[in-house]
Amino acid sequence: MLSDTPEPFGAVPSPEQLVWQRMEINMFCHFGPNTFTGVEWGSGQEAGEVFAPKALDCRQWVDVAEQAGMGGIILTAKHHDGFCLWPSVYSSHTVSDTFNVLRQFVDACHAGGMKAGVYISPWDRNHPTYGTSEYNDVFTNTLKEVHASYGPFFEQWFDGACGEGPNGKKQHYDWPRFMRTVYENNPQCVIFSDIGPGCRWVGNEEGHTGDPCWSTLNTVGATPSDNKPAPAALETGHQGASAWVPAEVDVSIRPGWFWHPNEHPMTVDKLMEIYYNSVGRNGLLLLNVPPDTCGRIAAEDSAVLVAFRAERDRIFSKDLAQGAKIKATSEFGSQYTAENLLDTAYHSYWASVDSGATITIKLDKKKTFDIIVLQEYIPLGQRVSRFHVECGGKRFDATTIGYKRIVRLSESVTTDHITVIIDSSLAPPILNRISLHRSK
Ligand code: FUL
Repeated sequence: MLSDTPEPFGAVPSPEQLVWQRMEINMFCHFGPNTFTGVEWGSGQEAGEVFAPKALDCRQWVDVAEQAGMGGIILTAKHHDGFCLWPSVYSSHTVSDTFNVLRQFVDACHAGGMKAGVYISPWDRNHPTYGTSEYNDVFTNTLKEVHASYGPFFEQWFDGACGEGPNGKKQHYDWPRFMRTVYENNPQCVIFSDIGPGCRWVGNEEGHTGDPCWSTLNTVGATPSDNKPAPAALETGHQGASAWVPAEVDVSIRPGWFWHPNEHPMTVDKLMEIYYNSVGRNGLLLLNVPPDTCGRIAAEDSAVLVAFRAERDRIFSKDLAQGAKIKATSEFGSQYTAENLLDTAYHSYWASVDSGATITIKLDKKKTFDIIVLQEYIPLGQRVSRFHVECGGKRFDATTIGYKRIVRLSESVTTDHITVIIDSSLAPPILNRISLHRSK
């Protein structure tokens, strides 16, 4: 006997993970002594005075992120050199009391309606206790200090790097305690690490998820840094695994993570490629845009971000499937018909009773398109493992859908008839959106 509403299948996102996934693109800001010394990994021995932004303007970062269509910014409040961008009582390697960058950042985000996130590196090449159990106390206190005094943060970023400290020793991180401390001070925070629990590293820094890409991951017995799944497994996730740990694709707009005078941002075409391979393949894109020595995002970076936004708007603001007639071979009931796939209400979805199903779209007239976007209704789990699209006498195969799948056709098609065939699915498929677009 069927219940009145479709049941969830397997692991599902928490409300915070769903909000996070729907943000789609966020900004990463690597900023600290390295911005001034030209290196990517500071030694921790730099004089604090090297960090001297000439005209710090966190509101400008927020404006740029806003114009680029991003909803959140994550700041490296402490990178591996240990330098704290706030006057921490747990370190002597910090900004001065009167120059609190983290405070300015959080205030600018609040004023601009932007969500603030924080990167606090466990690896610390400056702290004298690093490499001893005492450092786990120091780091726990540091987390408490940041989250209690500057939060709430939408995301805590835990970098997996674990190298030597000033005394040549490596640290055994107390990950359960670190995670607990964040949640105690900020229960809504999505925690990034190699294995989550909020979201996972995607296994590369090149700007793509795997194919397939599951938001589920087998984390049993795994720990961040030294005992994580292989990068290839982080790229694809694990089909049907018991934890919901979606992929976050962190990549820099420039060759380095930090701003360097002789480096430049990538092109809009490259950013679009990254967008298709991250957001378009069930990932969240965390795009690093590093502030310069003034403490501002460089004009060339903001120009390319504005153009990136304009290109996405050009392609995706017009949905050619609007006005179409749509049918599916299997429907859960009158509330969950295929027509729900064409509206933009997130929580209105089509649910099938059968594991395989075919959706037929009849457009109001012949149209030319080269992009099909599909979304599974992930609050009820990720289900589809293989599907294909038939249109204009051609067939296009793909694997997972997840939160969003952007299928780019190898050539434009002109037709008024499209079928989407779900070939295999872990449970009856549930999708909330299908749309058609023209990029060329
Ligand atoms: C890596 C770090 O070592 C890099 O410096 C950078 O912060 C990147 C996002 O993560 O693991």
